[in-house]
Amino acid sequence: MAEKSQETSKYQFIREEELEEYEAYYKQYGFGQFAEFMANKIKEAENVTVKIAVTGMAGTGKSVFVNTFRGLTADDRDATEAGSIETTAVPKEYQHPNNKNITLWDLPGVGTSKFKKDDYLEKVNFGSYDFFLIFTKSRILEDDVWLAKKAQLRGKKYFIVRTHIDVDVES
Ligand SMILES: Nc1nc2c(ncn2[C@@H]2O[C@H](COP(=O)(O)OP(=O)(O)OP(=O)(O)O)[C@@H](O)[C@H]2O)c(=O)[nH]1
Ligand SMILES: [Mg+2]
Repeated sequence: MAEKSQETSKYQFIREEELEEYEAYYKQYGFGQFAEFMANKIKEAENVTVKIAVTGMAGTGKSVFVNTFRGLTADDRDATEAGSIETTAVPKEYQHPNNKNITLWDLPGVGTSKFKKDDYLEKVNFGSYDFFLIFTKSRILEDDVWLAKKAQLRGKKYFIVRTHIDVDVES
């Protein structure tokens, strides 16, 4: 049964278990009460917070992405620092521009002398995020796979985001 709760239905974003709950409610109480029940569910969902970690190796463009996502450039007062040398030193939280419940966390890059794999997860509080964007440039390397596996181990989803495409195209 525990396994079943992780299963997603054909709708992807609703778990099988939830669908069964909705179906049972509808059958028991009919459409009128079901509509109210669903309206409450939607209200609850509006208060759910989502923490998105922007992670990956150093210099892959994590901070630039966070700024761009927020409609800022590195020169803006409110922007996160980005640059050609190791830049982000502590995880920093930024609110999604259109949804206060979604926060992007600009993390330091993994695999540098300051952020070795040994204690990276602990230092960036890896277990506290709900979803991961793993930034990579040019090639998917060992550390990218390592991060993806660590997310997976915690039952979290991730996207791998490839940057510096312009450089590759130019080359
Ligand atoms: N050409 C090119 N440059 C990029 C791209 N994305 C980021 N950069 C540049 O790459 C450098 C590093 O970008 P950052 O956003 O600071 O990288 P980071 O991953 O946050 O780096 P750390 O915080 O040190 O881990 C900067 O000089 C950016 O301008 C891209 O898609 N193409
Ligand atoms: Mg950075």
